[in-house]
Amino acid sequence: MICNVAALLALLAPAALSAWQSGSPLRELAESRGIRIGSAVNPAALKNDPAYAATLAREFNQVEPENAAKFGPVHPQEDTYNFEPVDSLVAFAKAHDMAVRGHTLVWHNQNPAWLTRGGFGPDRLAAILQKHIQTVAGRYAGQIYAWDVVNEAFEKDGTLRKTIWFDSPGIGREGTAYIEQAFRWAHAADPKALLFYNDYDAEGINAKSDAIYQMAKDLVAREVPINGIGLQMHLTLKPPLIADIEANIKRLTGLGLQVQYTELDVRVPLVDGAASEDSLIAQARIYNDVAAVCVKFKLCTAIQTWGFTDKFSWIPGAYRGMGAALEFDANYGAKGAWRSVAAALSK
Ligand code: 9MR
Repeated sequence: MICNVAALLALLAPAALSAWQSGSPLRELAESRGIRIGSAVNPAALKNDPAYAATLAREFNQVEPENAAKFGPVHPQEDTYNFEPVDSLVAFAKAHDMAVRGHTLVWHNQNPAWLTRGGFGPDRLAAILQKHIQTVAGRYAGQIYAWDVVNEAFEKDGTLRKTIWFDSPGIGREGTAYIEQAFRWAHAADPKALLFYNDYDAEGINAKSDAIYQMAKDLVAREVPINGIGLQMHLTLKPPLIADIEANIKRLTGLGLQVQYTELDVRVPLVDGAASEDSLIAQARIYNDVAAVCVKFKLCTAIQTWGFTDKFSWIPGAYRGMGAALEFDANYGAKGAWRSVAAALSK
């Protein structure tokens, strides 16, 4: 542990050092920079684990339901909505002066069986989606300040992913027009909400991020109501080149759009269930590098992680032998990753 701290000290400039040594919560540092620092939230942990709720409230000024606002969880039957988990998160956020991001209105995953097995044709699907967006975004107007309207619509090669909403059978719009339609419906449901397109593996410069940029440019040029691009940032110890992340944020913000990191985590290999000291140091450096890039841009307006404690993270369930991806360990101790984000926010 001492070794770990010493290695991290070597990474940090003196000004940054004094900020995190003072132990200021991330949200204080973020507030003084005018940026949001967020986390995805697991409502069960929020209810049942007091240390989870206390750490979340102390450190973050933004929350996002990890699963509860997705189509399946929030709209399990055609005529039934389950708003309670999102409502309770909105109430928690209000009590602790936090902003709420919404995730997500249009996605190919976590859709309910009544929808995916309903055999609906394009016209019916369009009506279902419009009503869903109107009902969910409309309900939280004034409470959820930003929505991931469409999530993960592109493939790695930059083509559109085949989904129920696009072409299988789709809502009856060609190409990215289905995405545009969703943004228009979301804007009608809540004209004040900031509307984002959100995706993964599109942080640097590659075929997917090029396609997203081209779509964003076209939507902005035609005054479609889009306000930003979410970069998920599910990273490993081999992240994209920081210069490429910076170039991508530069071109996106150059369109006048906001950029937000929406799902940041940095997974590391576990040996006998634990991360090595070296991997946690490498992880801390990556957290510092990516956070520092965001704070360079006025229009990079949020740094949000996908959870905050290694006690609850999607990583071990999705990637065997990987984990320890977040800023706090499973006992809510701040890791090097936390000090790194604090340092980047303090510069
Ligand atoms: O973290 C979420 C996990 O609990 C769900 O089982 C999973 C289902 O696909 O979705 C996870 O969240 C995803 C997010 O909604 C979109 N980007 C990728 C995230 C990790 O898979």
